[in-house]
Amino acid sequence: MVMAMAMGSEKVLLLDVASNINRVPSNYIRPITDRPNLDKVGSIDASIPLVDLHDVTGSNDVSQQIGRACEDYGFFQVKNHGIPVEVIHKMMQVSREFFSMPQSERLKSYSDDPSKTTRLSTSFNVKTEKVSNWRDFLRLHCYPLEDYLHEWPSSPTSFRDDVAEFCKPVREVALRLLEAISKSLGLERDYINRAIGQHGQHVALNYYPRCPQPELTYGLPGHADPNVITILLQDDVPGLQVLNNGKWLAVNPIPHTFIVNIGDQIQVLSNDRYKSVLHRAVVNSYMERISIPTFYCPSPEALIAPASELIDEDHPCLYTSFTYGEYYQKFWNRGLAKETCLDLFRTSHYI
Ligand SMILES: O=C(O)CCC(=O)C(=O)O
Repeated sequence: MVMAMAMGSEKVLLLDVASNINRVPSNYIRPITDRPNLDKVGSIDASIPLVDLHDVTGSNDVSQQIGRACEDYGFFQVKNHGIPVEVIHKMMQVSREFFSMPQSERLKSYSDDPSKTTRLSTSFNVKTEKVSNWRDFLRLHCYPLEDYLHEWPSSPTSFRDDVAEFCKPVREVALRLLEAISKSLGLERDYINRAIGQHGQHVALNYYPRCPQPELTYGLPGHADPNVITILLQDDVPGLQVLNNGKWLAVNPIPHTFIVNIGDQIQVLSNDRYKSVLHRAVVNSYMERISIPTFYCPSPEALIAPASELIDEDHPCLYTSFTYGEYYQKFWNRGLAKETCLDLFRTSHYI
C-alpha cells in the first residue's frame, strides 16, 4: 500500500509515517541496480569551488571563477553573498517549525497538482512515479511576492514574514549571478536577464525524515534542474551529492554558504559550454534533514535557444528553440530520470 498519499481526509505525508517504522515500506525500495551505494561516495568539500561574491559586479576575476566552475562542475558554493545570517537562521527555523506542526495543520497546504503555485506534497510527482522518494516538500512561488504571499501557509505565525525576508535577498543574489554568468560567456551583462522574460522564483522546503534503511531509497534520485539556476541552503546534515566524472561526491554543508548549480536553461543558452549536472539527495538513519533550494526560472512564454554569439562553424547550434513552459511540463510529466530532459530538445534528436 502506498503510505504517503492523499485520500480525502486520510491524507498522510511521509513524515507522519516515518516516525513509527523500522523498515522502509516496499513502495520506497529502489531496484537493486538503482540504489545509492553509499559506501562508494567520495567527498569534494575541498574541490567544489567556493566563490567569494563580495565584489561580483565589479570584478572580472569572480565571473571568470564562476565561469570555470560552471564548465568544470556545474556547481559552486558562495560566501559573502549579502544574505544576512539572521535571515538564514529564521528561514531554517520557520521551516523546521512548519514540519513540526500537527499533520492536520500541515495538510491545509496539501496538493498533488504540480501546477499549483503553493503546495505541500511528498516524494516528487505522486501522480506519475512508480517508486516513491523519502521526502516531503512545501513548494512556493515567490516572485513577484505580492502575487503569491496570500496563498502561503499562515502558520507558524511568522511564516510569511520569514520566508518573504529570505526570498528577497536570494533573488538579488540570483540576479548578480546571472550577470556574472552572462559576462563569463562573453555575452552582454544583461543577456540572460533578458533572455528569460519575466522572471520566476520558486522556493522549496525539503524535509527528509530519518530513514531506517537509507541504502534502499533516495531523498531525491539523480536529476538535473530544469530551470536557470538553483541556489540551495542546507542545514548541517549532509545529504547532497553531485555527479562528477562519473562518480557521486558528497557536498558537505559549510555554515552560511549557499550551493549554486546551473540548470538546463543555462546549458542551452550556453550551447553546452556550461553543464547542468546530475545531483541527488540521500537520507540517513540518524537525523532528519532540511534543504531549501530556490529555483530561478524563465517565464513560461520565454523562448529559449542557444545565444547566437556562441554559435559558429566549430560550435554548431545544439538545440531547437522551445518555450520554457513546454520544457517544464515535460520535466514534471516524465518524473526524475537520469537521462536529462535536454536530450528531447537537441537538434540531433530530430535527425
Ligand atoms: O536536498 C538537496 O540537497 C537537493 C535538493 C534538490 O536537488 C531539489 O530539491 O531539486
